[in-house]
Amino acid sequence: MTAFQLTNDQLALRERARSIGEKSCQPLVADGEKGRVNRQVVQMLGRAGLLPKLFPMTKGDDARVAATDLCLMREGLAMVCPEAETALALQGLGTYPIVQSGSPAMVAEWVPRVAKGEVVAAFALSEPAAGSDPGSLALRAEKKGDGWVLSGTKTWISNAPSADVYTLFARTSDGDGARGITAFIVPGGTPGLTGASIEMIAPHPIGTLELTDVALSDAYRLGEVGEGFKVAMRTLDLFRPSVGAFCVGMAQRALDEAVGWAKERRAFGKAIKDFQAVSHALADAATQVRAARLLVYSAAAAYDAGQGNSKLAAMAKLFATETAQRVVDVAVQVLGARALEASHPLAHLWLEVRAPRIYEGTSEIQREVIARELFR
Ligand code: COS
Repeated sequence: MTAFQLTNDQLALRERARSIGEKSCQPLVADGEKGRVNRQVVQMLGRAGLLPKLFPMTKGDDARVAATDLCLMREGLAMVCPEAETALALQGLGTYPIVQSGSPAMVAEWVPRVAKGEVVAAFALSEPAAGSDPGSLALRAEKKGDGWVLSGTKTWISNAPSADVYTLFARTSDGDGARGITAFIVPGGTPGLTGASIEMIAPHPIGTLELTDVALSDAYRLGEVGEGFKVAMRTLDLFRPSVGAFCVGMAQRALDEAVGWAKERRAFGKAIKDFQAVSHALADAATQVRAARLLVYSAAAAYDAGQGNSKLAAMAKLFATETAQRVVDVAVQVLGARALEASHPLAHLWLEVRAPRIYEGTSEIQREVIARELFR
């Protein structure tokens, strides 16, 4: 990829994801239970080759998750099937801490099965009193003999409580803030691990986790003691631009719907595209979508070239998520009441587009990351 243009191979991957989302995933989503993990979709993403593309099978420098491929797949799926998009992303988010910091045995045990869609992964960081400030998280892991005992609560964990494997962040020392956190692997079904689903405005598999004296051997520790916060932050540095790609896909779909309608719909004796109030609003929206896409793919390309950083990731997420909210709103305004009929794709996007401005770091946290870098 040059600074300004995706290659034909990259465009083909995005189109392949779009087509798999439309032809193979949409029917499975329609048949599935809303707001719950859809294992058929996850398996389809494995069989169709999208999840395997996401995961290197071995650990090491040449086994990085390719940020650009992640973004291409997320953008393509987002245009047609946000539920499948989210399922792909969550397999990545939940598993990347293992790819990044796990032992070779952990990688061999989990990553191939996640890549086939056989097991469902989740990333468990947030707590009722620690969302934007995960350095203050309270779920405890106490050293007991050779192992650990974990107790506490996680909430707003995507794929909880049904995931097969959680990468989970726990406090292993007091008074150290972000430096007192350690990452663990917690398999679903471990004694003492329970949870419940939370119903959101856009149906999404998400819930709480309750850990009551969950005993784990030291083999389930992910990375060094006290290094868990960095495991989480490195994961977010990879995934934040790709949240932007999800939003670019949704914004593009909304724009396409609005442009199509503006050509067709007539009012006051002419197509509504011939009113500048409509055409200029869509011209602005198209410009913003392009700007968001460029920021997203430049952050991803920098990551893949080993030149990525938290600021680029934050800028991409901030701009793309905020842009998508505006563009979906413009599209709804152009289509009018029909866009708010519950079965309309724009009504679906309207509900889906709100959460990315909050999860994986709110827009305010992204500004904080950018500002810290500016004034460092
Ligand atoms: N990569 C690697 N290490 C990082 C890092 C990154 N991107 N960001 C911070 N660190 C390291 C710091 O270098 C520091 O290390 P030392 O202890 O060796 O000095 C340590 O982590 C603590 O960093 P810092 O003091 O900057 O942490 P803060 O508590 O101030 O938090 C922000 C920084 C705000 C950026 C962080 O809390 C954040 O991203 N919050 C949002 C969390 C979020 O996305 N929540 C949603 C849940 S996931 S859906």
